[in-house]
Amino acid sequence: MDGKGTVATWKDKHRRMYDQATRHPFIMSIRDGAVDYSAFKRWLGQDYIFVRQFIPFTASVIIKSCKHSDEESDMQVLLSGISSLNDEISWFKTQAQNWDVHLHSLVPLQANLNYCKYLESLMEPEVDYSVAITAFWAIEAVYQESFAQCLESSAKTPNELIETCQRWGNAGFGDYCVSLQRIADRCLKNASSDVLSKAEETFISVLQHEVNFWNMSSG
Ligand code: HMH
Repeated sequence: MDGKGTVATWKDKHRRMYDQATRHPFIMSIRDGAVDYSAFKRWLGQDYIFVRQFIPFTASVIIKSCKHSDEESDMQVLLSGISSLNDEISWFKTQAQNWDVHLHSLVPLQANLNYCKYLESLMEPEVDYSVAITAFWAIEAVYQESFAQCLESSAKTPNELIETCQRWGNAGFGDYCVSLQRIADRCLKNASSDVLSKAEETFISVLQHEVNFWNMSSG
């Protein structure tokens, strides 16, 4: 074995899909300044719906963490994630106003419905903590890596989208993703082969849902 954790091994093994999720044409169009604003607005509204569903999912991971992990530090990391979601919901509301997106009349599109339903399935008590935390990490990491690229010095991200990219692309959010990855790696190290293969499948499913979500946004 090299010193790599399981998560990094899976990222390499499924590199093609990981890149599809993190370098999607929609994100690249923000990065190169050619973004279609109607697609951006569609993404904004749909992501607000998604994040509202993501909150109960994060709560379910906290419950699993209490039951199945004696690491007190897990709680600290997870709780910091939940508390920033509070701020995130307010942020979506302000952005929606600025972009003239009407949140109250939004209809979730199919890829969003599918993703939210998948999140619900991961909230079941039977789902292992290792599996749920792997999903949690993957969901956050895809956004972090995607938006961080839009902030690189060579990026031509339009000024009015910088704040959005900073929301997930900032260094603090990057550290948070590393903390989630460490928790996932620690759990997976002690997991049975059954749980391990379920967690790997979950990682792949999250990537697929993320790709579908970007596809839906770009229309
Ligand atoms: C679809 N994936 C999607 N939306 C988000 N806001 C995140 C991940 C990160 O929280």
